[in-house]
Amino acid sequence: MREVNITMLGARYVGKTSLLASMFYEYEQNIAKTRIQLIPDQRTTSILGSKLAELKSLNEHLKSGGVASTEAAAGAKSIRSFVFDLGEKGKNSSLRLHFWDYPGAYVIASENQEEQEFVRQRLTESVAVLIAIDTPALMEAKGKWHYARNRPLDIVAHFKRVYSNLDSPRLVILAPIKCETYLQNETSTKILLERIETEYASLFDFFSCDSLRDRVATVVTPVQTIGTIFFSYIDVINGEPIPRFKKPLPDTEYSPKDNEQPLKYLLRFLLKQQVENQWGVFNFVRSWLGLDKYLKEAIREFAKDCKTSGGFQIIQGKDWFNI
Ligand SMILES: Nc1nc2c(ncn2[C@@H]2O[C@H](COP(=O)(O)OP(=O)(O)OP(=O)(O)O)[C@@H](O)[C@H]2O)c(=O)[nH]1
Ligand SMILES: [Mg+2]
Repeated sequence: MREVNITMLGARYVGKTSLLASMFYEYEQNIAKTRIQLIPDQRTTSILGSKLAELKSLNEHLKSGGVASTEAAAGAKSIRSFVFDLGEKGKNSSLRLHFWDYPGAYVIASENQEEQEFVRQRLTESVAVLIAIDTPALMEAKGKWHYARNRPLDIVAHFKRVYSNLDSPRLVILAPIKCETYLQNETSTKILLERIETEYASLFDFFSCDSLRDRVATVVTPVQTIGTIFFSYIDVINGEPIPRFKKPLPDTEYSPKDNEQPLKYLLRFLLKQQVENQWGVFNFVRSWLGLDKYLKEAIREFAKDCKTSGGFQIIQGKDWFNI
């Protein structure tokens, strides 16, 4: 089976694994409306299932003082890959989506050469990169915690090392998470997007240079991994910012929103490449989609409603989504 690699990027504890878990939870919820299926392997189901349980319990057991985020259990060295097989419903799968999920400590600020090289390899091979952003750190206290928490400079440095002489198009998705608070109205949504544009300006500048402009598509997709709990304040314990959350309506059920959007953007991007005939190292995807007309149509249908408002924005490369 053909395989597409996707790398999760983001500092320690920003919510990469939660993002993956809720992305597939929401996809499953909507599956009845689609003609495609995504089948996780057993390990993926088990690990992401536990993560989902953790997110749901955050919704249910939020104490009045707010939730203290607990340290992620993953050890710094435990790289995990999550595998989903994609195909037409009720038929054999045709494409494997392989998400590489690193503990943030491994990707960011590691001084170990071997670790850095491993991440470099994954980034080189990945058709898409999902950057998880801890939104309270970006937005609160005039962004005081943003650099320490989200490590944007390390992220730019990773891309600069890998994105030179690209011979195939790439998709970079910035996904602000824990962002419920900032999507409540048009003004706050606009401020969120402006903060991203300001704080990731050097990344966007790099992607818009002459040699990358036509090869890199960049989008912002805010995902609400829980949907019901809202930022309250930042507690500082031993110099570490600990975001606290509140739940304004105690009985509301866990209701993640827009988590399937990154997946829609990804599939739309792959489909467009097939249409445009632009390939390079990902040449195999063309033959995959070329062969399977029905699946292609099913993907087109699934991916047709990529959001472009309410905090969603294509920063660069609109044409890559024009299917
Ligand atoms: N309040 C709130 N907490 C969240 C949300 N998403 C994730 N969390 C919590 O944030 C913490 C970190 O999430 P993870 O998904 O483990 O973060 P990670 O980036 O994978 O962390 P590492 O693997 O250690 O790099 C967990 O305690 C989650 O329960 C959210 O939308 N809202
Ligand atoms: Mg993780």
